[in-house]
Amino acid sequence: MTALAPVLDAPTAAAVRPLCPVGAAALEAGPAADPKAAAARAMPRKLEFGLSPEQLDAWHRQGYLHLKHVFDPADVAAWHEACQEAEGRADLAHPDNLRVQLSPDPDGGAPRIWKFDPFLDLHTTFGALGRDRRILDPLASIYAGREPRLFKDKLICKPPGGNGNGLHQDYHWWQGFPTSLISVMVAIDPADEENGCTEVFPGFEQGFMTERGKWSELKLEQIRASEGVKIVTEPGDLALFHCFTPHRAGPNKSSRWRRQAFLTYNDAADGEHYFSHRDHYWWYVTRHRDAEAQRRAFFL
Ligand SMILES: O=C(O)CCC(=O)C(=O)O
Repeated sequence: MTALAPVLDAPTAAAVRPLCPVGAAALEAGPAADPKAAAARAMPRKLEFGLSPEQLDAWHRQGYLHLKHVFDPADVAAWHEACQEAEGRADLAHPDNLRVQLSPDPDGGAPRIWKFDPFLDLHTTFGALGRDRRILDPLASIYAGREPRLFKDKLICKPPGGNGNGLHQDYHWWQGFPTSLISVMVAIDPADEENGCTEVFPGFEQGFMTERGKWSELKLEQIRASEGVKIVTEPGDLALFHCFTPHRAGPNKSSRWRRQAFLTYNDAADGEHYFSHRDHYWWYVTRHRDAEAQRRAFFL
């Protein structure tokens, strides 16, 4: 495979320029600050699984929502089957495969895949998940009736002993893309403090808190740390959080796996960015490789 070039250049002012006026306004103030603009763009329609006014209000106050028991046990069983199939794909589990990240097997076997990015194309069950109205309708409610457009899909299978994630805003990785990005976390396994659940912090109204073009974690002093909410989930729950919502996840100190899918969408009014994001991601994950290692990289 030939060397991968960045779609966005190394972070510069130009690289973080918002792609649309909606994003530009939100980048300064955060989406919660401009509900009138959202209302002006409203295109109401009937959404079978849309959010209630109370849920929408909570979204605008908090920058996250925990929706419980959205999917059925039968859905969860199908996800587990698909996960088992994907995790068992020895052909994918290669350090040069850009789709996956590997970690040592807690049971001493061959390295295991802990992250698939992307994953929806690996199984029809996963593909259907990305198009499920129980995910799309809550987002369409937030987008004032407009459709969400898939931006990124990843599956994190955090093994016992697996690392956590430091405190960050996702927009940190996505500078230059629309600021309407919202991630939907789909709980596949139970998640709690012991196995490293996701923790979110209100405060997305502050907008993007990192100096433009910089790549750094947030400091606790930058957020209202005491208001952190650990999202303890049952399989079939969803958690939505905005790309400005600070969040982190603890290490997995339990003997249980913690599988969660993260599906990220943008407002369709902001266009289509799935493949430009993927190119950017590939540049990001290979940027420290030497030329030889760049040539070895492949996508399967
Ligand atoms: O694994 C988690 O709970 C959080 C993952 C995360 O923060 C991220 O991928 O941006």
